[in-house]
Amino acid sequence: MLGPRLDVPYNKKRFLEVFPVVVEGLLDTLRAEAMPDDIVEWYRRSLEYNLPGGKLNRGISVVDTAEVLRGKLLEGDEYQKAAILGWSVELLQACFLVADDMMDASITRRGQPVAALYQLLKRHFRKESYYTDLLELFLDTTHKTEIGQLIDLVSAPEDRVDLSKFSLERHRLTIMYKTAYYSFYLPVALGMHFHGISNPEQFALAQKILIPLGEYFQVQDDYLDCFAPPEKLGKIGTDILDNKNSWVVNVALQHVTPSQRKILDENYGRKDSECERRVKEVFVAVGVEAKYKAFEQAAYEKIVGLVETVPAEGSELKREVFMAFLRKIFGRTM
Ligand code: DMA
Ligand code: MG
Ligand code: MG
Ligand code: MG
Repeated sequence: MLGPRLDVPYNKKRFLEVFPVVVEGLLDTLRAEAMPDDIVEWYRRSLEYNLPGGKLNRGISVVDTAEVLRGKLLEGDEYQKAAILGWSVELLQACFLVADDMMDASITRRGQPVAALYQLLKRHFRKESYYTDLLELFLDTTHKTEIGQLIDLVSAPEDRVDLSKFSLERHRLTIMYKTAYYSFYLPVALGMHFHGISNPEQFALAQKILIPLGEYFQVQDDYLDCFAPPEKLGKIGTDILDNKNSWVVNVALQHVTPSQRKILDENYGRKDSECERRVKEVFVAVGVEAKYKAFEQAAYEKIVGLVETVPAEGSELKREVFMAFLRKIFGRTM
């Protein structure tokens, strides 16, 4: 069923076609406040520069969720409205990324801040019965993400490297808050509201699956930060230089010899590319890549197991909502 929905370029193309509606709506809000033309123009350029450049997985997943739940492709105004909800996640994402790159002293990325999403929601959803649910969801999710970023930063002091403070438990807490809620639970929960689901048990069930899925995604992000070619990844990794409690360093710490441990103690978290190179050498020597492959396989199986807790028939939620998301990220290299 739903053949064309899985065609990613098609999904991305029609999602991008709604972008001008988003922009025009937001510019109208400014014009209605009699903003000078150069300000309106700046705002347009900022939206056009910051929003359409990424993978758009989060935004498109709102539409995917609504379509799977509906059991057919959305069309016309209905499609547009679901896509606008998707674009509001992309607005939030753009905003997080700009702040994140400052926190992490990253060199490249597509961004400057945009926080227009509440205007967008007001414009297109104010009359819906679930409008306050949407607002609450965005506010709670933003709070969770900021708390996650706080844990991430506090765990990575710039002036004091102490690898004994790292742990996979702390890592799990960090990534659940900084990534899983906003990247995975939020898009699906939005699609569920859009479809008219209101039973809290259904949202709890979705969360039970999507948080582990989001954790899996952030482990991939940590791994790729260290090992993916920057041209492909679209960003230059900073985790080693930044003294981050990343999945990679935690796994390496479990397998190092005393002399390798010494190399990590002396080189991790230093703002120096030679130190970074020595750290990566140890990561390779302890076989992080094989551990990562095994992790990916185990995560996949665990998530499929969780998806199977959704009844195959007769439930408001559908397994395909989660499988569609899982397929998008399994084995990703960018
Ligand atoms: C991402 O963490 C979390 C948020 C809230 C953007 P990160 O710093 O590992 O992301 P990236 O690798 O994309 O900079
Ligand atoms: Mg970060
Ligand atoms: Mg970062
Ligand atoms: Mg990262």
